[in-house]
Amino acid sequence: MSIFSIGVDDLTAQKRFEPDSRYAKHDLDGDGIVSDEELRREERMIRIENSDRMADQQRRMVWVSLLSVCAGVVVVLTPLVSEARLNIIIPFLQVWSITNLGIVATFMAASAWSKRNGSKKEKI
Ligand SMILES: [Ca+2]
Repeated sequence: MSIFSIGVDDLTAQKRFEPDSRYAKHDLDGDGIVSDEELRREERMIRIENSDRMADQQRRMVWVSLLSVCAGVVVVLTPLVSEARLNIIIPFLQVWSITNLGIVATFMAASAWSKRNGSKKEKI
């Protein structure tokens, strides 16, 4: 065995990506090798993006809850609802308001709790 062929087997045994592989984008420094560190960094970025999207979604849901309660109260106060139907609508609106404001309160409590826990982790 020639000394020039030593290590060639290791080089040729290295895995490569097909030209349009979706994993090729994980090679962040462009050296042609996707290292474990690059994969970890990509995984962390994906987790951060997902949690950001989830927070946006929760914020939207809370806004819809809050605005639907306000809209419900405003609609009941307008002449659109006759006095005869108020006896039916008001109990429904009470339950609607309590459940939706419960969603808002839960969201605010959860964000305050997570903010407090997040700031504790940063100090460590
Ligand atoms: Ca790389």
